[in-house]
Parts: sequence; C-alpha cells; structure tokens
Amino acid sequence: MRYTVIGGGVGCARFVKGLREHVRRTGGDDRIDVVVNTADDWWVSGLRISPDHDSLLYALAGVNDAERGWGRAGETERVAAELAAWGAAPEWFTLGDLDLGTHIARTAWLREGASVSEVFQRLAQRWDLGVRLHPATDSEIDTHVRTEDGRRMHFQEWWVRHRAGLPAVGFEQAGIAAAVPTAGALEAIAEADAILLAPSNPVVSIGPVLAVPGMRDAVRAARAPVVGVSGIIAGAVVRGMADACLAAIGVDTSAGAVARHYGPRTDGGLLDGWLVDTSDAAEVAPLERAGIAARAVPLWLRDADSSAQVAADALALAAAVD
Ligand code: GDP
Ligand code: FO1
Ligand code: CA
Repeated sequence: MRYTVIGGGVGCARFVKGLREHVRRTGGDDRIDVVVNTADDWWVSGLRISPDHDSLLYALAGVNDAERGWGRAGETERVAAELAAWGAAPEWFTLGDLDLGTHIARTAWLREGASVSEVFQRLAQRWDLGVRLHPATDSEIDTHVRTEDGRRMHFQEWWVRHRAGLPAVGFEQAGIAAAVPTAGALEAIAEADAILLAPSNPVVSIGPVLAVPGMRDAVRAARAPVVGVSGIIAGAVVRGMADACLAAIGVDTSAGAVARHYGPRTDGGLLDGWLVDTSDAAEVAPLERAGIAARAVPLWLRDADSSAQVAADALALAAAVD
C-alpha cells in the first residue's frame, strides 16, 4: 500500500513518525510519501532555510530538538553569535551551528542549479528516513502576512519576531500563480491508496500546499480516499499559534470548523473523512450531516504508541470511506 501525507512541520512530523511506526509494526512493505509545505521558507543571512522540511527531516532522522520542534538536538550557537555581532542576522531568529550546515549545503546546491526537489533528495540520502519527502513545488512561494495595521511581512517575521501577535488580515504566497506541483508530489497523490492531511496548521502549512495551482484538483481527482486529522483538540490548538492564523481567515478554532474549511469532497471540497479527538465527539454528527465521515478517537501524538494508533485510526477511516 502507498500512503501520501500532506503537511508542514512539527505536527506533520509527529504524525508521519506515527504512520512510519504503524507501517513498521504491521510488517507491511507499505510506502509513505509526504508532500511538504515550502511556503515557510526564507532567505536569511544569504541562506535558504526550509523550516517545515527540516523539522520533518530532523525528526524522521531522530536528530531533532524535540522540545523546540525545530533545529537540531545538541545544538550550539557560536556562529549565530558572530552573525549577531556582525549584524548579519535578525536578533530574533537563531540559526544553530549544526542547522547552519544544512542551510549552507542547501544554498550551495541551489546556487549550483539544483531544484528544491533535488535538494530534498540529497539531504535525505544521509539518513534512512523510511519516508520520501517531496516539496509541494520547486518554485519559491514564501508566505507573507498582511496585518490589520497595513503592514506586509514575511511569515517568519510575523511568527517568530511577533509571535503571531500582530492581528493579521490575510496570508499570501508571493508568486504562487506561476508555481506548479512537483512531479514527485503529483505522483504520490495519484498513486496513493490513502491520502492523509496531517494535523498541521491548516492556513500556513496545508493551505499553501493546496494553493499551488493544480494541487487541489489532483487531490480531488485521486482515486484514494482523503482523510484529515484535526490539529485542534477541545477547541484549542495543541501547540503554536494556528488559532491566530484561523482567526485571520475567519475560521473558528474548532475541530469541526477546520474540517468544514477543507470541505466535503462530495461538495467541491477535499475530505472524505476527518478524525476529531474524543473530547470533540459532539462534532461527529454535524460533520456526518455535512457529508464528511467522522470518528472521535484520541488524537494526542505523545509517543510512538499513541502516534501509531492515530495513524492506524486514520487509515481505518480511509478504508471505511473508500
Ligand atoms: P509547524 O509548521 O511547525 O507549525 O507544524 P505543523 O503546521 O505541521 O503542525 C502544527 C500543528 O500541529 C499545530 O496547530 C498543532 O495544533 C498540531 N499538533 C501538534 N501536536 C499535536 C498532537 O499531538 N496532536 C494533534 N492532533 N495535533 C497536534
Ligand atoms: N522559531 C522560533 O520561534 N525562533 C527561532 O529563532 C527559530 C529559528 C529557526 C531556524 C531554522 C528553522 O528551520 C526554524 C526556526 N524556527 C524558529 C521555527 C520556524 O520559524 C517555525 O517554527 C516554522 O516556520 C513554523 O512552521
Ligand atoms: Ca509550517
């Protein structure tokens, strides 16, 4: 079987690790592909950083800083201190020494003409990830945030410097109209036996992937059932500031509102099924009435067992709606 996940950074990494664990435990030779958001990517200090990809890469390789959710374990910041001394990096954005190795390698390859897809492949060769990562597109589609007070800034400045504290009125991916899905992403979607939306930030992690021209249509046209996992439990995001993103686009921070935001596949949307946490079981009946098969199961991705179970539950729902 082939499973294709669409997602972003930390939440996607936890879910994909659970899916990988589930596949390992069931002894299958199933294949997992991830279509990864690249709209968080940013040019800083002359280097191209790719937070969602790197969160997935490091987590699947087991070298991530699990507490922060980004960057490497055992990190040092000697170069960052020098960059700060030179005034060559924003003081609110820290690039660790090990992490800088990744950014320098990526930037070098990009400058030699490698595509983002090729960079993904080269970085993945170092570790046995057990999962294939594909950028949604090889084009630069950096998210920019428009704030209520009329400013427009890169997503990283809004998210890290301002901790998503500046009320936003919209998010846009510059240049996305000219972007095309990568061949790897389209193949993974077309050949999947199940397509899973990770419990990622619906606005700035999954939204940009789906906004690449042709991507939504590819998902809707796929033969595979599409099942999503709520990243909101009991009316709150599990971590991060996705609620600030949802508020900016007028979507309530609830498991049901996010599912309706993606929409039922039978009515122009994407979802055949949706998992909500047991604490949100009241959302199931309304979602069923809206044409989205729903199940209430524990959705905390705490460890290998709980994460593998969430993955198993998502696949069980996919089989039920197929
Ligand atoms: P980011 O790009 O690094 O912000 O990570 P993602 O967008 O992939 O995922 C962030 C989302 O994952 C947040 O909105 C969280 O609500 C969600 N999330 C994090 N941990 C968990 C978890 O244990 N269970 C569930 N269901 N969602 C989670
Ligand atoms: N997040 C922070 O809150 N502070 C940082 O200094 C920071 C540095 C950083 C460096 C590389 C990288 O890949 C991610 C980094 N992040 C940092 C996380 C990142 O800004 C966001 O978590 C993601 O873009 C959200 O998806
Ligand atoms: Ca992200």
